[in-house]
Amino acid sequence: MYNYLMDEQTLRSGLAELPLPAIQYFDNLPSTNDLALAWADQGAPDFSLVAADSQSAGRGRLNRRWVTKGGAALAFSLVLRPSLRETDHLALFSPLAGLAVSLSLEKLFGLRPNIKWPNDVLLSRKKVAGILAEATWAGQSANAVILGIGINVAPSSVPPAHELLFPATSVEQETGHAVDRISLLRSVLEELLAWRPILGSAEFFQAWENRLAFRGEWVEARQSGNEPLQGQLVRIDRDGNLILRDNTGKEISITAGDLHLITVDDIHLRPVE
Ligand code: BT5
Repeated sequence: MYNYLMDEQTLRSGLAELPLPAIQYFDNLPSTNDLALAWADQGAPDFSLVAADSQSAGRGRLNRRWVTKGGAALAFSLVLRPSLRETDHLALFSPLAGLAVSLSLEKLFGLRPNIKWPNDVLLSRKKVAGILAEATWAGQSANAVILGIGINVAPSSVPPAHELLFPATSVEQETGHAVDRISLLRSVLEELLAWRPILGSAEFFQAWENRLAFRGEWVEARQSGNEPLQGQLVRIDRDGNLILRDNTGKEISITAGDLHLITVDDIHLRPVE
């Protein structure tokens, strides 16, 4: 499948109408999040954008690796300067990105994405986008949030299955046609700009919850250093925590971790207290 060109010129002209204060583009970077963190330290203004065609040391959560092959994917990071109101909702920036990617895939291609808590975007139950939000602190207050987004666009962006914790796909595999990366990037930025002012509102949670993957299914939440927790996926609460119902009917709240689908055979039965 033909993948549209991306270079500095096409990127800048494709994004010219958006209110971006500054853009840095690279054919290759270790990680757009690392560059954005350094740029934030040097005073990059709110909504500054770093984009790269490929990454040699792309990062996922918990220092896992994120693969970005040249000519095939989107990898970008925004420097956000949280307002006073937003500092109460820092944990919601990554779901905001998941929502923005989902809405773009819906509007541009009529796809039906789901958001795997907390923020992976899935198509046909496979991961198409990953998000990494990192904050830098000045004392007690967040000085900047770096919002990094990676989207698999062409089929060649999808790493081989043995490198993956969870099945993956690309936008083009799901649409069946070539996709212009810059139009997709522009749409994601537009959605971020549109939804950011209502971060944490009832409308925001509704939009997130409407797209929540695995609702009603049995999942296991794994968090390093802790016992995995199992339950039926119920909803998210107003702090962005995931609520599961365990086999005793009790609701449990999950703040962080990775979700895995489980089968009935995997369910550890706990005695009813
Ligand atoms: C994430 O981590 O999903 C966050 C990925 C964030 C990437 C963006 S790209 C722009 C910015 N710059 C960076 O350096 N990072 C951000 P996590 O949930 O921990 O998932 C990581 C796991 O996803 C890996 O351990 C692999 O199993 C899998 N993986 C790696 N590359 C993938 C890809 N291209 N597509 C699907 N899965 C992938």
